[in-house]
Amino acid sequence: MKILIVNGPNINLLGTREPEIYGTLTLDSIVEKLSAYAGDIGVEPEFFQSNIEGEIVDKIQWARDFCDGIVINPAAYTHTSVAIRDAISAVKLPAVEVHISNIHQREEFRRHSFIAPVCIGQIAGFGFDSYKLGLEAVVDYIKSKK
Ligand code: CA2
Repeated sequence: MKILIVNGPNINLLGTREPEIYGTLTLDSIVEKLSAYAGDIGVEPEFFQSNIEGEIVDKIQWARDFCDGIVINPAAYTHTSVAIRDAISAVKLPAVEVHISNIHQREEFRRHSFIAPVCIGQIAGFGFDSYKLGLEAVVDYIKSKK
């Protein structure tokens, strides 16, 4: 089983600022730890990070032919992007939205997600474990449909 794991804008800067919100997590550590976990559960991960909305749309479209599901932290695009929402909806792959921080506990504008309605679920507030739980959830969902 192959799962696309997408990280949106500024996730590449994690670990450099705002440790009170995002901890000491870096993009490299997310990739390293999630690769190990994916290996443990027999999943092949495809990692992708971009600061560019259209590149994220292109990668989601690519996944239609090459992946079984998607785990996505759309970062700030969560709160703005109809294009990413439409791409997830169009490819018809099960997707889980994940966030490092609890977006519902922060500024009002972060509470709304354009992406969540086209996902099977949303996981927020568990740091790195949000990715791990998101991967586990999408894999279980795919298995349950087979
Ligand atoms: O909690 C999350 O995972 C977020 O998706 C992170 C986004 C934020 O815009 C979402 O509302 C919630 C931000 C990603 C990285 O932002 C940084 C900000 C300062 C320094 C480094 C990274």
